[in-house]
Amino acid sequence: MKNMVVLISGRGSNMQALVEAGLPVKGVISNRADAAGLEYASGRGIATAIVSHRDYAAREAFDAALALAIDGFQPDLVALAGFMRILTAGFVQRYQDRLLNIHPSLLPAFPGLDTHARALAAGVKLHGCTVHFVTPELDHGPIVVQAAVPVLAHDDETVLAARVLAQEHRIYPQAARWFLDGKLVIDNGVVRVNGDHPQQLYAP
Ligand code: NHR
Ligand code: GAR
Repeated sequence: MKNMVVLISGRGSNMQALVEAGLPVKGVISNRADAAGLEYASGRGIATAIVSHRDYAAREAFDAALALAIDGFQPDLVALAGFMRILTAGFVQRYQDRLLNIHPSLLPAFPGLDTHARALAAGVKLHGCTVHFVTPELDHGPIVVQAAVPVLAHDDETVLAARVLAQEHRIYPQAARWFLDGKLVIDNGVVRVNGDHPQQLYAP
């Protein structure tokens, strides 16, 4: 049976969406002991682990400890879900082509943090979220699926973030399922899905 591990840092609503979609989440690992998502996972009988970045002086040492925790599960897929630590190139290479992230913007627009505030400040009329393979360059990996939402005249960060998050909860389970079903092909940095599956969604 294929299985996956999810890395979180906080609330864990994307992790919860993966679990509730029936995906085989065998472990949930957080870099923060106070991540609310850990309680949800243990309540569902899922193994949890905490690898605190504060216990390590260097990113390489943190990433090595994280890799040890992950490898205990022998996962086919590792999914970052609101995971807030930038990963070293060595870590990314170890999980190459089986490491996914959900990012709250329509990449390549707004890589990095504070995406909703930046989208509002830029005045974009479409915003959204992206599931991508993780590469050493932050938020630049091959794109699996994107969902677009409108940016409405009176939006603030909170309402816009919630509109995007609802779509994150749709596309991340879809992408993880495609991956575990062996349907994803990366061809020169471009991801295709075998079969007739749309890789975009517009949620007006
Ligand atoms: N690592 C690599 N190498 N490549 C990616 O594409 C990654 C990654 C690690 C995380 C998620 C990403 C996002 O979706 C992600 C993608 C954290 C930061 C960040 O600046 C930026 C982007 C993402 C995650 N983190 C700060 C750091 O110093 C800490 C911020 C904090 O703790 O609040 O690591 O947006
Ligand atoms: C989500 O919107 C996710 O896309 C974003 O943080 C939120 C986490 O929510 N991720 C990042 O910003 C990564 N830097 P969740 O913990 O409820 O899934």
